[in-house]
Amino acid sequence: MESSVAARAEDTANEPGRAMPALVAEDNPVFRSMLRSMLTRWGYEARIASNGLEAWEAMQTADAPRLAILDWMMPSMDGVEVCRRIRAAAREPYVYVLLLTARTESQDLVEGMEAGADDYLTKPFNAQELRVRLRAGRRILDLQQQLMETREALRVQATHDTLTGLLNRGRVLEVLLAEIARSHRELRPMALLMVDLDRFKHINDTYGHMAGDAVLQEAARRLRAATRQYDAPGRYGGEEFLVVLPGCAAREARAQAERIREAFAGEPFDAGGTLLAVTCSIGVSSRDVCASEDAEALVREADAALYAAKNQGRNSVEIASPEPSEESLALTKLARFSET
Ligand code: GH3
Ligand code: MG
Ligand code: MG
Ligand code: MG
Repeated sequence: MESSVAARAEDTANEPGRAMPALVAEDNPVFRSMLRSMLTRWGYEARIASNGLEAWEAMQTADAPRLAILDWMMPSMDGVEVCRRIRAAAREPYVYVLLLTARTESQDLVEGMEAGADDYLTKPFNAQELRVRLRAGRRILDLQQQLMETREALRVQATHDTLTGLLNRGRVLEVLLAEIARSHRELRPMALLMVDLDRFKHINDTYGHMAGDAVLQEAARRLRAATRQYDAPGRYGGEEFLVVLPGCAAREARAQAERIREAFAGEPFDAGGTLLAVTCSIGVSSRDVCASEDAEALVREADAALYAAKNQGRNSVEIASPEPSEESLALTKLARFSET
């Protein structure tokens, strides 16, 4: 059985190109070197610790192993304590812990498993048994990896717009609320841009919906390129985008909006081979300091400013005349006062 090709293929710990790291913590030098050579032979990258503290340190590195074989009895910190700490840190990805113990009393096993060990082996152990148990551990780690990837994909799906990859409407509004709360808390300014493509319906009608989609995608790329990393551009709907600008007062927000306007108007868009002149209009709203309930007002003001920009003849930026609440005005005074 062991010699069959299938069994070997499954048995090797090599992911394409890279051996799977496994921590071996063992104070007994004979067991240690035995474990090292077995793991290496089975295709793992053995990382060796000769006591509990070293083991714990090895688990703190950025590329810490996800598989740990911990001897129970070790100087400085025992394997159960290392295991407890690994579980308390609760970091992802999951670490699969196999305890090695010379103890045989069942109470000890309960303690080890309660500390969060996934499995244990009693010394002296049979090499093949360790081998298959590690393989079982790897299966669990693989499953966990898939779960994490699925969860991440779902998270991206739930928060991003599929066509453009920008934040979707729900998420960009959440970011807006979070940044308003931050502005309120830290007495800092913030701004909101509402960006709308000009005469986009005409593009759809003339060149087709696919060309329209390509223009939306290129618009998203330019929005991303023209904004700072901590600004949050999102698709508000159709051909409208919101950009949340944390820390930006009205003047900087206007400059930012101008940069975006130029990024659109400056170069034609490539819509599937056809070069199209595309422009956008932008409404800007801002607060020196936000009141806690400012979200709706900021959106409404940006929308009104956008409407004014369209009336200007499009391809233009308009700043909202702000209607800050009493609370926002009071906080702004407070912020100015604390600056002096
Ligand atoms: P204005 O300059 O006043 O903004 O004119 P407009 O034509 O850009 O605005 P209008 O609201 O009349 O048209 C928006 C169009 O956007 C209508 C709709 O079919 C199109 N649209 C909305 N979502 C999508 C999409 O996902 N893909 C494509 N291709 N078109 C879309
Ligand atoms: Mg020991
Ligand atoms: Mg439009
Ligand atoms: Mg529109």
